[in-house]
Amino acid sequence: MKIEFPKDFWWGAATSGPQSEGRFNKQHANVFDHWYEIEPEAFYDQVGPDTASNFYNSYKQDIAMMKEIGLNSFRTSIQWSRLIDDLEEGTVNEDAVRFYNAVIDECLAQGIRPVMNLLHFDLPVELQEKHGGWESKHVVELFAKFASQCFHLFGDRVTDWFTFNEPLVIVDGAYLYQFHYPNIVDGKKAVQVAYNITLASAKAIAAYREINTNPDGRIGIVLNLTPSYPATNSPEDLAAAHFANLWMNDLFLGASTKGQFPQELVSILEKDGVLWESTDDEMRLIETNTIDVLGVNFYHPNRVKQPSISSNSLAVDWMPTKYFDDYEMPGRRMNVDKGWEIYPKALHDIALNIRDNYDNIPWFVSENGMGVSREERYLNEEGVIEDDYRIQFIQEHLYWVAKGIEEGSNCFGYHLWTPIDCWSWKNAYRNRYGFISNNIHTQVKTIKKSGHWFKKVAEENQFD
Ligand code: BGP
Repeated sequence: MKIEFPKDFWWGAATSGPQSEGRFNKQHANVFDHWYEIEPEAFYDQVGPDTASNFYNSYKQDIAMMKEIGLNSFRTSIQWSRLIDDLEEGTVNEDAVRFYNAVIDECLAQGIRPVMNLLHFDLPVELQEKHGGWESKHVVELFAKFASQCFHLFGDRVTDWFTFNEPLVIVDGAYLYQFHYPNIVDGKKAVQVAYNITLASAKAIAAYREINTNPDGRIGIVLNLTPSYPATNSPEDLAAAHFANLWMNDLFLGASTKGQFPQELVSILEKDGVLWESTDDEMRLIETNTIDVLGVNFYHPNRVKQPSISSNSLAVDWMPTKYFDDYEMPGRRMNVDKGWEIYPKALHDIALNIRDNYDNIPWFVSENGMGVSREERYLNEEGVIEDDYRIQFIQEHLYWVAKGIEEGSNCFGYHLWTPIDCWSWKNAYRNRYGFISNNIHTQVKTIKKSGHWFKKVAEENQFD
């Protein structure tokens, strides 16, 4: 059976500045750089982001390899901590301007669309320590200023901008479940941070509308969408899944596409005494600065059941898990290395949800991928990693994307996480995701079987 895609489909791959560039010539530490400095043992094998995949030095060769595997789109991010010298004043660093200009120009020269994200978890640590990071409206203002600088500097050539990557992961990681610095557990602050990031995104969009003169230019946000499925059809489990979807998906989807937070969620947060502080002016700004385009990161679904009494009583002040518990569905198909369920059909559910409930806004898969450890197990005699599991993973996800498109979904592209094996937050280099492997000791990069396969798919705009 042939699976076909629309003309001009984006065949891409995604990374981020902090995970690929390395800290070479960088001015400021971000929250992860800092965390690694003070607690290296929190990171797998004690490997930090200092070298990453050396993109700062090898961007030319890396982009050439991306071309070789057929990519027509490359999503990465501009590091605030690299671009801005004086965080309060917003003065730019000339070396960083040179670097990002060179990356953008190289992509364009190779016929690859540069898709730029502004914040990929990498808040400059000074803003966390001095102002409380995303708890602070001052940081919201500084972000809008940083965004404006980017639009002025690079907006003539970059047509596709994204404000934040996965805001929910910042909220979850830094304020609820302790996997992002500063590892606070505080439900009320978490809710305020969700709001402040929404406001920061809207302010950046407002700045874009003023600055942009490129008729093809558009701006959006990248959300990690994780459809939540109930363990059973009992009213309690259905209610648990309903709340999980409100919190994990509808919160940022509603705010960014409609300028409205879901009223039902607002009422629950209000009743629980944790609703954010906002002003009428801010709410108006959010309402009038919605996105043009949506990036969807999808890795795994969420299975939930009604909360147990113990998890209720564990909730120190307020936790979203007051309303649901994780459910380990027997027999579910797992990527055991990463510990995530593989359920490609969820992408179809996402496609129809966006079509039916979010005005069928144009969207693309901005990240999807399979992290596998010790991939050298799969090296063949020619030195190529035979990652057939990744080919199968991509095929199955693309199948459901294509089906969604056939049913009217407005999806225009697919990006694998990631083009070249890169550094990953706390997991460092444990799980590899790339089309291209990277020997972290020698920085020798080699195309995997999936990269060769993808080239053909991208060229033919279809696969069998
Ligand atoms: C996403 C992030 C990426 C990337 C990916 C893989 O949530 O946007 O930055 O890291 O997950 O996850 P991990 O690196 O934890 O294996």
